[in-house]
This record gives sequence, structure tokens and C-alpha cells, in this order.
Amino acid sequence: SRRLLLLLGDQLDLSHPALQQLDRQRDHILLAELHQEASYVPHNKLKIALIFSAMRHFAAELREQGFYLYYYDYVETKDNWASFSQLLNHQLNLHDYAQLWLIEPGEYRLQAQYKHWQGNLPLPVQQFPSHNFIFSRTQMHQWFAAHPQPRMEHFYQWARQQTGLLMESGRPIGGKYNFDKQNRRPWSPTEQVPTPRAFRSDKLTQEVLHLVSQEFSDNPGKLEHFNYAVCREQALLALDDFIQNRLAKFGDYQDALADNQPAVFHSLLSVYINLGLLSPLDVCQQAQQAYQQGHAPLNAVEGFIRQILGWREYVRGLYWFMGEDYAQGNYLQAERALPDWFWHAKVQMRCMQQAIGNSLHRAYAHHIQRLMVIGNFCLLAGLDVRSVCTWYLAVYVDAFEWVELPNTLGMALYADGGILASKPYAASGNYLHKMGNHCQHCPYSPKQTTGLRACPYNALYWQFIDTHQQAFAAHPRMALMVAQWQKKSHSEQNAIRDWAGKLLTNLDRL
Ligand code: FAD
Ligand code: DLZ
Repeated sequence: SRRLLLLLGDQLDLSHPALQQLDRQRDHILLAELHQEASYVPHNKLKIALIFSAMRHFAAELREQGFYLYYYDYVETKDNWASFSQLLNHQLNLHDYAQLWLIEPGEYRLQAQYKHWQGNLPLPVQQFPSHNFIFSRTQMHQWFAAHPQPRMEHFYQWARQQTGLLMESGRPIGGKYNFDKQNRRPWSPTEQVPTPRAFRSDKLTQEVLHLVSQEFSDNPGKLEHFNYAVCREQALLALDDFIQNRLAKFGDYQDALADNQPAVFHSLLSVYINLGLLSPLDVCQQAQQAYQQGHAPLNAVEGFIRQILGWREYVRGLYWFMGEDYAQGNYLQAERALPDWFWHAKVQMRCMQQAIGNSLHRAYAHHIQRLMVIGNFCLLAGLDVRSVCTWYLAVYVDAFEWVELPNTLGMALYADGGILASKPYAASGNYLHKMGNHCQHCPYSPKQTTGLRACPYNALYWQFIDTHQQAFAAHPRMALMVAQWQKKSHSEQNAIRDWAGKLLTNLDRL
């Protein structure tokens, strides 16, 4: 009665109950680098390399712990078994398994395959809940079902009460749940950001880097930037580095844009949490401890915990609650093709050039770059929703559909019509100018709206308001902008429309 447990590349967690319940003498584990998974979008080379390296390091740990593991590497699988179904058929022929064990996958694409196996494979299939989140899918479903007009803030308050994080006698520490107003400082160029801890590649990683450079040479990404933690032990060091050296200022500069500072005071931890190397609750508890010990102020620690306990759990709950059709949303009918520079970063707008450059070459951009630089531009220019989502899913090291889709389609593009975001995150060049120091290195001026030197965000912003006047006129938080547009003279409106039209037909040349 031998069992087979299939693990995915983002289920690298030794403490998962399925692993605890396996009989190490008898049961088998299957972990595989597969063409199907490495090619559903043109993943960044750094992302593939990190996932393969983390899988190989995890495999070594499993073997050390006495588990019986079948590990299939990419070179072995690519010509023989491109998909999980093919590989499973092969594996099931090797041994007489009594049960197949699975752990809830992170996306509909794989869930459909898992469902198909139940009933179509010649053995019983049992599925375990994911261990990568604080709340279960059932808990999240119940929360959404009970809140017909869901808002992250309400969920977050509930989540604080459930976990007791930053709570004292049933009340939020500091007298309120949210210190966001203290977390909007623009960048101060005199600020020194401690260099995040980097990890040297060992032999396993070097082999993977070689493999990726050979097999995925056309994908985005520069492998020379590979300096990730590749196992839990290193991920814990990365967490410690953030808590010791950057957390204290995370809050102040959470929304800041800084020229030539890829990470500012952000944690760089998303990928480790998403892969199962760090537990989201542990990360929150460590941040809480830093507050309790006086190492970091409340606005930083609350802001950081809100991202994980609040946003991360919330978007994952929403992804599953909304169903597969959520991905088809295109509320503002955005269908314009992506400019080519999304794939090579040769663009003059300084904020964009840095945000896209980091995304492509380093597989990372911080939240405000993803939302207010790139996402905002996609929203204003009406770029095709499906293509934008594919781009986000491809380029970032931490990108998995359960988190990428709600953030891109819902938060950045407003393509769900306001389910995730209470208003479109639309902003002109003035916002970007206020939050950072890119503009002083940019050929465009945030003070001009039309003309060759005008920051493209400005005219695009007004044409966005113009185009969607009807949709926004009754929106409590957008009506003011519509009124401002309508107050402009006809000649000013026409000049802006004209210029915006020129920009939109020449996006490739910005
Ligand atoms: P920090 O700023 O240090 O934040 C701490 C942690 O909070 C992160 O590590 C992450 O686990 C969590 N977090 C913060 N914001 C969010 C959020 N909005 N949703 C979910 N978790 C959050 N995050 C991903 O993990 N994968 C994605 O594919 C992804 N795509 C995004 C696409 C768009 C358009 C936007 C606007 C955001 C996206 N995010 C995504 C959320 C967020 O931008 C990243 O989690 C964050 O930038 C990762 O960097 P960090 O670890 O330094 O985060
Ligand atoms: C993203 C990714 C990549 C690039 N490669 C693999 C792989 O070879 N094997 C694997 O099991 N998983 C991989 N993954 C992650 C999955 O594609 C998928 O996104 C997550 O497992 C969803 O939960």
C-alpha cells in the first residue's frame, strides 16, 4: 500500500502535514522540472533558475531526512514527459501505488488537471490543503461569501483579530488598525539603503544557471543578477537581514520611488514566501517581535504585516472566490498592443526605464513601480489586459497566477470594474514627481501636459478621464477628476486629446 506524493515547485515546505504523514520507508515523493511548467509564459530566466535551484536543494533536504524521492530534472523530462499527466503515467507504471497524494495547487490551470486525475487515474487521489497561507481556502471562501462588498481593510481587521497579531486585549496596538497615512513619505536622496544580503551560488545553483542559459536563452532576465536564497536556511537569513536592517524604515518609504535604488527599504521576501520556504505567519511574527523589542516603529511593522496578513491573503482568497472567469475581465475595454520596450526597456521615461529594466533584468520591481509606474501607464494607455497580465506573470521572480492576476487585472488595470480596488489607481506625472527623484534625470517634464517635452503620463491621464467620463461620473472618488476635466476650455481639451492621440499611436517611441 505504497503512496505517491506529487509536490510542485512552490510547495517546498518540510513542515507540510502531507510530508509529516508519509511513511519514509515505503512511500515515494515526486518532484519534477517540467516543460509544461517552465513554458506557460516566457518566464524570466532568474525565476526559472531560482525555482529549479530551490527544488534541487529541497530534494537534497528530503533525501537527508530519509524520504524516498523521485526527482526528474529538465534535461531528462523535456523530450520524454512534457506534462505532469505524462510523467505520472510513467511513474504509476514503475510501482504499484495504492494512493496518489496531492497538495492544493496555486492556480486554476493545475487545479483542472488535478480534478481530471480524480476519477481518471486507476488509483484513489487525496488532496491536502496548501500550507503557503495563514488562512485556508475554506476560511477565505466563507469570509468572502459573508461580505458581498468585500474590502481588504475589513478583511485585514478580521485577520488581525483571528491571529492576535499587533493586538492587545482585543484592541489594535496603537489604537488603530492602519497607519498608512504615516507611510507615504517621498524619497529622500540623502537616505542610505543598506545593501540587501546576497547569496553566493553553490555547485547545484551553478549547474542550474548553466541549464537555464542553454535552454531558455530567449527568455527575459540576466542571470548575472542571480543572488537569491535557494533553501529555507538561507531564506531565514534573508528574513533576518530585512528585519535587522530595513524594516525600521519600510513604513516611511513604502510608497517612495528612488532613482537607482531597486529595492528601497522593501523586504524582497515575496518569492520565498510564495515558494513555501518561509511561512507567512512566521514572517509576521518576526516583524511583530522587532516592534516589541523596540527595533522598529509601529508604522513600519503594521505596514509590513498588512501587506502579508492583509493583501497577500486577501488577493489569494479573491482569486479563488471569483472563479476562473475573473481572468476574462476587461471593464474598460483595454485592447491596445504593448509597446516593444516592455520586452527590452529602451524607453526614455526615466521612471519607466528603471521599473521595466529592473523587472526584465532583475525579475523584481517594488510595489509602487509595479502599480504606479508600469500598471498606471498600462491603465492610462488602455493596454490589452490579457497581454499585460501575461507580461507580469512572466517577468517577476515571485509571479504566480493566484497573486499576479488580482494585483494586475484588479488593482492595477481596474479590469474587474472595482471589485479589488475601490477606484482606479490612475495618476499623472505630478504624483510620480512628488514621490521620488526620477524626474530630475528624465527628458520629460512633469509640469507640461502637451508637447515633445511633456511627461506622457499627463496627457494620457486626461484622455483616460475623458474616455471614461461616463463610467466615472457617478463614482464617488472619480467624479471630482471628471469635473476638473469638464472645467477645462474646449481648446485645452482639444489640445490634450490631440497630443494624447499622438502619444498613443507612437507608444513605441516614448
Ligand atoms: P514588500 O514591499 O517588502 O512587502 C512585503 C510582503 O507583502 C511581500 O513580500 C509580499 O509577500 C506581500 N505583499 C505586498 N503587497 C502585496 C500584494 N499587493 N499582494 C500580495 N502580496 C503582497 N506579488 C507577488 O508575490 N507576485 C506577483 O506576481 C505580484 N504581482 C503584482 C502585480 C502588480 C500589478 C502589483 C501592483 C503588485 C503585484 N504583487 C505581486 C504584489 C507586490 O508588488 C509584491 O509582492 C512585492 O512588490 C514583492 O516585493 P517585496 O517582497 O520586496 O515586498
Ligand atoms: C513556475 C514554475 C516553473 C518555472 N517550473 C516548475 C517546474 O518545473 N516544476 C514545478 O513543479 N513547478 C514549477 N513552477 C511552479 C508551477 O508552475 C506553478 O506555478 C505553481 O506550482 C502553482 O502553484
